[in-house]
Amino acid sequence: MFLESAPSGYDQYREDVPHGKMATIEYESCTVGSKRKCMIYTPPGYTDEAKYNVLYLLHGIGGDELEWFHHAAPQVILDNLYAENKLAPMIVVLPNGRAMPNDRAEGNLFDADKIKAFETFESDLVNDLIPYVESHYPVLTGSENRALAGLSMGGGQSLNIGLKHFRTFAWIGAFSPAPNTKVDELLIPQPEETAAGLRLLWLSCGILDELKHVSDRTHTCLEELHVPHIWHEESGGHDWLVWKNDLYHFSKLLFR
Ligand code: FER
Repeated sequence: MFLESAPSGYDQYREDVPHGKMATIEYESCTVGSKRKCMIYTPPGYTDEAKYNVLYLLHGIGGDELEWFHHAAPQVILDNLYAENKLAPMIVVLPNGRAMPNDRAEGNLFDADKIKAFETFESDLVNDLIPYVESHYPVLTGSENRALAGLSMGGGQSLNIGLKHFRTFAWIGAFSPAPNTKVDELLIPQPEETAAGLRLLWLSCGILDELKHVSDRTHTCLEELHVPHIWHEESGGHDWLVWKNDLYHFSKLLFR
């Protein structure tokens, strides 16, 4: 189904609504052997006395933990959705998905060791970051309380990691996934169990995106393996207008 555009103003800062907070934190990564930076959005009215769901939101090949914040101001989109009662309470964790000692987006971003680091992130996320978040924030810890989504390289990571760890994440979103996306049984080792465990598997891509063949191939693979999913084509290319629109629509579906 074609994904419509979010209503105008959805991404405009509003003075008249309550605002969440964006902060940078650091956690110890045994996987990488260093302290790693991560951004965390806590919603308007955030309190230690409540329990929150968590969305882990991943960046693309050209970015780091600040990429969503710099290009999409997700806190504005989410604040506006909260103000309209369209969002379940959630913390959004914006990690750095390039799990290596120098995780800055510099030099040749396609170097083999940098691409490999996007794979290594699986262990950093599951073994280091999630335990950190769950021991430092008041969060719910069932698979139905964890979502994993991302754009491009982060979309591929969300599919690769999420579909393998379906007992950890019940909500998965891939926005314009990149060629790091695995295929067939490497992508979905246990299709029946995965289908039973998932609450939402979202795949979307702009029709002008040169990487759309990855989404097309993934959609076909999911169909063949009978894994239920939402597949959206939308206007636009490999760009932030598309990913902001995806965040708007995807986040509303979470934790319902
Ligand atoms: C590729 C083309 C694009 C690739 C990755 C990308 C791993 C990632 C793009 C992005 O994250 O925006 O061949 O291979």
